[in-house]
Amino acid sequence: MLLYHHPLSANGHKVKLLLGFLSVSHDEKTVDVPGGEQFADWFGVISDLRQIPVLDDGAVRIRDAQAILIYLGAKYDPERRWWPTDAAEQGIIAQWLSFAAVELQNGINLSRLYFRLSAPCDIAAAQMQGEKTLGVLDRHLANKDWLELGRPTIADLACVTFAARSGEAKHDITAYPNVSAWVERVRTLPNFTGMEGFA
Ligand SMILES: N[C@@H](CCC(=O)N[C@@H](CS)C(=O)NCC(=O)O)C(=O)O
Repeated sequence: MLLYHHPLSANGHKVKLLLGFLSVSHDEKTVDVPGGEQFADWFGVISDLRQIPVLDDGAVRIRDAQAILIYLGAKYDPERRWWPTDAAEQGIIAQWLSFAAVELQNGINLSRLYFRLSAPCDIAAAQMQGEKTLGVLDRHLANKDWLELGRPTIADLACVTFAARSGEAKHDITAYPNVSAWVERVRTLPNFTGMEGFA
C-alpha cells in the first residue's frame, strides 16, 4: 500500500490518522505540492485531479481523503468501529465527511493555504466560513465526546485536523472550548499519528 501525500497536508493527515489507528503497514511518497510537483507528468497518471492524498492499494487506487477513509474503514477494520455497516449510522457519518470536504475545506483549509503558502482565495469569505464551521462543531460537541455514535469514527478523523490546525488559519480555537477538548481527545488516542502543530 502506498500513500501519496505531503507532511503539511491536512487532507493527507486524516488518512494517516486512520492508518495509524488501524496499524495498517504502508509506504508513503511525498508529493511536493508547495513546489508544484502535482503538475508533473508522472503524477497526472496517479490522479487526474492532481491532488493529494491518493492511496494505491494494488488492485485499487483512490483519491480524496473521505473516500480513502471509507475504503480503509471497510477493508481494514474487521470490527467496523470506524466506518460501521448500519445504513443509518453510515448516513450520519457521511454528513461529516461532506462537511469536511466542502465547508471545512473551503473555510479553514483555504485560510491555512492563504496564510501559509500565499494561495489565492477570497480570504474574508474563507475566514467567515471558518468561524461558522467552528461554531457548528462547538455546538454539536456540547455534552459529547465524539461527533457521532459515542465513539471515535471516521467522522471525527475527517474533521479534526482542520480544527486542530485552525490557529494557522488565524482562528482562535480557545473561543471554541468543546472543539479544543475534542481535538485533545483525538490527540491522546492510542496510536495517534501527529503532524506539524498537531502532535
Ligand atoms: N477533496 C480532496 C481535496 C484534496 C486537496 O485539496 N489536496 C490539496 C493538498 S491538501 C492538493 O493536492 N492541492 C494541490 C492542487 O490542488 O493543485 C480531499 O479531501 O482529499
